[in-house]
Amino acid sequence: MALPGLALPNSQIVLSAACTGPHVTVGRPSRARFVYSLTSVNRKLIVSSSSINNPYTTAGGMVCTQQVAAGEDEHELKLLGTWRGPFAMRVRLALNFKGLSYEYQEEDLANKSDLLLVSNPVNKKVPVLIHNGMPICESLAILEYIDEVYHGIGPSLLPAHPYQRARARFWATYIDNKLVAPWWKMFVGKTDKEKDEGTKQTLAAVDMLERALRECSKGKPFFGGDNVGYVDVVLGGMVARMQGTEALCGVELLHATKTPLLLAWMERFGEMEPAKVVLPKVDRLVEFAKMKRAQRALI
Ligand SMILES: N[C@@H](CCC(=O)N[C@@H](CS)C(=O)NCC(=O)O)C(=O)O
Repeated sequence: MALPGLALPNSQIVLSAACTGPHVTVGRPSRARFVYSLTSVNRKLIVSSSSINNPYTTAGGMVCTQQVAAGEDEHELKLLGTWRGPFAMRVRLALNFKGLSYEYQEEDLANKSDLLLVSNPVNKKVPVLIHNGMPICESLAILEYIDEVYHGIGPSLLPAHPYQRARARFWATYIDNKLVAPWWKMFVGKTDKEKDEGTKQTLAAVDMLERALRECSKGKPFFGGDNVGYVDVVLGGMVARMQGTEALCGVELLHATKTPLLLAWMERFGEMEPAKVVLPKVDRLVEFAKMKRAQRALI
């Protein structure tokens, strides 16, 4: 099929098409006809479908976007991140647990790459996942994108039931607001008061997450049950920080009697191969974090 200015010789989905403004109706030999919207991003053709029966849409019929471009690998994934950040780490964990290959680009946040600035012009933060040229920002949005686009490839991150999905999203947001943010305050708070507040909030979050794990796992090894799921990878991004907390902040975060489930979860998670290969070594993280904190204190 030829579209104005674009040829799609290797397309899997296009057999015949009739262009009508921004839409194109596409037929497959063995499937019904679908209506796709066409957009061009970075001079590449994006085909979006809203058909419920389409293999590129989720069971609920939500729109997902697949890119089809001439001669290109349809699963080209590139991740911009840092080795130590919990947000990029959760994306790497998700990609690894789903068994997806990707190119990783380490960013220097003091000297951000043009690719990062162009891909995330609003926040200029990592992680950014670039899927066939399409940038996706915000780690939780990226996780959901991966889960939707690669539905059926590797284990699902989010549970199938809408109620369980909503709960998983709730705990993911909780981790961001009540654990990741206060942990940072505990670590680099400007005053002792600020550090103490951060410590109290972090410890309260850990207690709450112990309860959440008990409820969500129902005696199974992970928040996701038998398998690592959305909440597991979100919290997984914090594993190295949690393990380094005592050395960095003088606070015992997880405790064999107070938070036995979380402690066991952390050890179990850290020993799994998809996690092991990306989680930073605690000593390296501690050394780096101490050095950064010392530099901040001098500014
Ligand atoms: N809410 C964002 C947070 C991302 C974030 O804070 N990234 C940090 C690194 S851990 C960053 O890129 N900081 C650079 C900056 O603030 O300039 C997400 O979940 O992706």
